[in-house]
Amino acid sequence: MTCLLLIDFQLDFLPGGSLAVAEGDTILPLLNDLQSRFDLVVATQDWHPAGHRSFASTHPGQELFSEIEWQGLPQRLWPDHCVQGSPGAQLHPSLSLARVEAIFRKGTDPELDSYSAFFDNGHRRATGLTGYLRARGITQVYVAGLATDYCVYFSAKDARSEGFEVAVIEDASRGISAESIAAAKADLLAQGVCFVQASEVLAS
Ligand code: VGL
Ligand code: ZN
Repeated sequence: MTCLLLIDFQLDFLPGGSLAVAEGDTILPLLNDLQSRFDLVVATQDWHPAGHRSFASTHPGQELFSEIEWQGLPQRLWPDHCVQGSPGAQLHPSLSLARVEAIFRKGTDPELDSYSAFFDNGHRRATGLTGYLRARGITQVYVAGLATDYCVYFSAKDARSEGFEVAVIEDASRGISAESIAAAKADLLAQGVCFVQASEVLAS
C-alpha cells in the first residue's frame, strides 16, 4: 500500500508569502495529478503559535536566517510564518483535498521546531503519523512539497528510519537553497531513499 505525503503546501511558503520558496507554486499541478496514483494521501501543515521560537523576531539581536543553538538543538531563525489560523498558514486554495484523508499539523510546541511530519526536531514527541500509516497497511511513502531541504528532507529521513520504503518526488518539490538541497539529497540517498520524477509515478 502506498501513501503520498504532501508537505506544507501553504501560502507562506509560496510566492508572496513570508517564507516563500522560489517557484514553489509551479508544483501545484503535479501535487494534484499525482494523488490518483496512491492508495492514501496525507497532507501536512506547519502550524506555529504566535511568537514561536523558530521566528527570528523572538530572538532580538540575532540575524534572520542565522543558525543559533536553542535548548540544545540547532535552530535556524525564520521570518514569522504559518501562524495558527493566519492566512499564510492556509494550504493553497487550489490544492485538491478531495483525496486527502488527514492533515497532520506540526510545529505547535512554542519552544521547539518540527520540520518532519513524524517527530519534532529533538525527536522528543511523535506526531502519530507512523502508527497512522502502519494501521492502514502502508509500506511505501512518497514525499513531495515544500521545502525540499527542510520539511521534505526531514520527513523522508524519518519515514525511512521508521521502516518505510521512501521516495522523494523530486520535481514535485522545491527547496530554499541549492546547496542545502544537494546536501539533503546526498544524505537521503545514503539512507536508501529513492529520488523519482513525477512523470515516472504518473506513468505507473
Ligand atoms: C519549513 C522552515 C521553517 C518547511 C517549515 O516547511 O520546509 N521550513 N518551517
Ligand atoms: Zn516552520
